[in-house]
Amino acid sequence: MAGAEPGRLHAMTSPQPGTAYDDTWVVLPTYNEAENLPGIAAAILERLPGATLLVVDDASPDGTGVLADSLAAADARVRVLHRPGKQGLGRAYLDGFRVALAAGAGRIVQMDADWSHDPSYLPALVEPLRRDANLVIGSRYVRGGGVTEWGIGRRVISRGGSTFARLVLGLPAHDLTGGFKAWRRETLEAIPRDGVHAGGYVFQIEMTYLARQAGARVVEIPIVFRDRRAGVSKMSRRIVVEALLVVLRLRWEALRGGRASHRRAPADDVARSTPLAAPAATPLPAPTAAPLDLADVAAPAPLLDPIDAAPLGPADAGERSG
Ligand SMILES: Nc1nc2c(ncn2[C@@H]2O[C@H](COP(=O)(O)OP(=O)(O)OP(=O)(O)O)[C@@H](O)[C@H]2O)c(=O)[nH]1
Ligand SMILES: [Mg+2]
Repeated sequence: MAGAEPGRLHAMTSPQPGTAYDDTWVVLPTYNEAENLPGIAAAILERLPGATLLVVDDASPDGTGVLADSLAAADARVRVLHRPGKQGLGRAYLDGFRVALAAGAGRIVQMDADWSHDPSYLPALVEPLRRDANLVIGSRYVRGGGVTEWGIGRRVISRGGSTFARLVLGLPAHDLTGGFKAWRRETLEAIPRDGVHAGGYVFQIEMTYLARQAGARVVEIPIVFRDRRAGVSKMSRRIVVEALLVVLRLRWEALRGGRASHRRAPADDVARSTPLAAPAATPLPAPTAAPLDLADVAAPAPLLDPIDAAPLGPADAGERSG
């Protein structure tokens, strides 16, 4: 991507100053998503008033990048990062994160552009970052979450990949392959992102792993994941195999003390999930465009109720994963 610039800014519908999500950027990687982009962009901005949407397009042959430029020209909340060619989802995210961080984002959301990640979850996804979460995962594999419209093969790969990574890497989260996440700025900054693998699946696993290595408090909220609405999948067997091999390698490196400079968070430092509708125990800090400070959200976690958010039991898991 080197040298690519965020898209032009044209102020036609500037966000109201002081709206709730002024500090929030949504990074949306696209490759051939022309059919999905206009609708999903509008839905994201509707759900997160005041947020900035950064489309990261890899020179999509179907003209998604051009379309994104026209959205940016019509709406100052939309920006575009153009990369010269398809370089993988992970690279797209890392470049998008870099741009968002440089622009002062306090909360950074990552999501797919194909409607698999329902924008209506966005407020719930970013909310725990106002409290004590460092990373929030939209999770298919906690109670209340799930997958629709997927065949058994895809379910097994997804669920199996998460379970494999969870066990091998000793991670507390139940959905490690999903890409619907919200990060606190400080957490992304704490991760050594240069060596992260770019493949779609492994990127998701590795970023959560590195976040935990850096001491992040990880929260899962339930989401129901849908199959892409339009367009073509970029999933391949190679992506899955790469993920499995990298998981093993990360474990091997950990055993050998590699990448050891990062503190491992204690196991009880992780909330498995947070209920969507829990009442706030303390008033939320005032919305701010400045990066959130750890001290602003350091209150203990009365909202993180492991009962409401328990991982699926064997019966549930069987239903969903086949
Ligand atoms: N910029 C960029 N975006 C990508 C690349 N690969 C995938 N994407 C986007 O990343 C998101 C997830 O990719 P998908 O193809 O939906 O992958 P998936 O969700 O694992 O598989 P399906 O939903 O079955 O298609 C979508 O918004 C894609 O357009 C890439 O190399 N570069
Ligand atoms: Mg998808």
